[in-house]
Amino acid sequence: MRMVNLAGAQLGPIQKDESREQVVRRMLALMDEAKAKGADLIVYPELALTTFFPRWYMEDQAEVDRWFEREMPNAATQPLFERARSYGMGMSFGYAELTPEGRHFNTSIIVDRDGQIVGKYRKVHLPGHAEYDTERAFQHLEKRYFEPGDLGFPVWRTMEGVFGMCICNDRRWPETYRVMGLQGVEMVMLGYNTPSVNSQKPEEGLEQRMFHNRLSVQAGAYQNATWVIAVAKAGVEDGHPLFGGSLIVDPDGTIVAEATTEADELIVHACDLDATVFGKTTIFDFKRHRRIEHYGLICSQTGAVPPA
Ligand code: CDV
Repeated sequence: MRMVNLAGAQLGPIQKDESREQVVRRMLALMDEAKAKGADLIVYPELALTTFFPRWYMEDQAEVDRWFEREMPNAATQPLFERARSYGMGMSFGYAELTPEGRHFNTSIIVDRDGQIVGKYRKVHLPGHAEYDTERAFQHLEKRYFEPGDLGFPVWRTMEGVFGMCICNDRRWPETYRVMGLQGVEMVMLGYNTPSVNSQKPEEGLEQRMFHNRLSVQAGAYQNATWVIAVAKAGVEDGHPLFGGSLIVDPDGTIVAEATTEADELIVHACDLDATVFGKTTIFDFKRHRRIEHYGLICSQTGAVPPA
């Protein structure tokens, strides 16, 4: 058995005027609770340090850039790195990254139990739009503020396993999990900020939206025989509700832990990475069963092209 005592640290809402330091204090409280519960790896949401700012339309680049981190760790996040290291706990969290070259990404990192950043992922599937949309009840401007990730879907051998990351909308795409599955991933860590209301389909109920969340994560786990942890930022941010439902899914596709609130909440589960072996050597033994001669379209076109 290769055990990872996994904690998902769901964050409740972060208002626009909350500072990084205030948020980090909440993250530290969840880390303390995780330690008390025996966790050795903690996962926080997408854009964990601030409100979900892409809902706000901004034209002034300086105003945009104040939501971004120019280095990691930095003064505000250093306490997270220090405490995780003192606890011998790995961690992963998302933040808005501004590179020295002036590029903007929606990023997450994996930090090992010695406090070293061992991996970085930049969100590939950016939802939403780039210009103000008068038709929407609220905006989702990720395509305005971020470039699509340029690092692909790498995995890392660390903490006695094979770990990968993706971010929010990526979880809805089977390609995300399969590219990591083809590198033998054993645990996928992801964070999300998902509005409780679909701005383009307001009649869609919350239950349906949460069903799609579970469906995507469970399918990705089962079809690639990997653990998946998905962690929400939840609750009402400046009048805009985000759903919770953070969950841990085993390599059989079964939910083993799920959050019940829309507040700061910890979910924990003892995950055996060797539980991935059965799926990877039977029904999803890729080497024996995949038929790549039939999959060319997946990498040669984006949009669907029905027959004439
Ligand atoms: N942050 C996200 O990527 N949110 C999307 C919403 C916009 C649908 C998601 O897939 O949850």
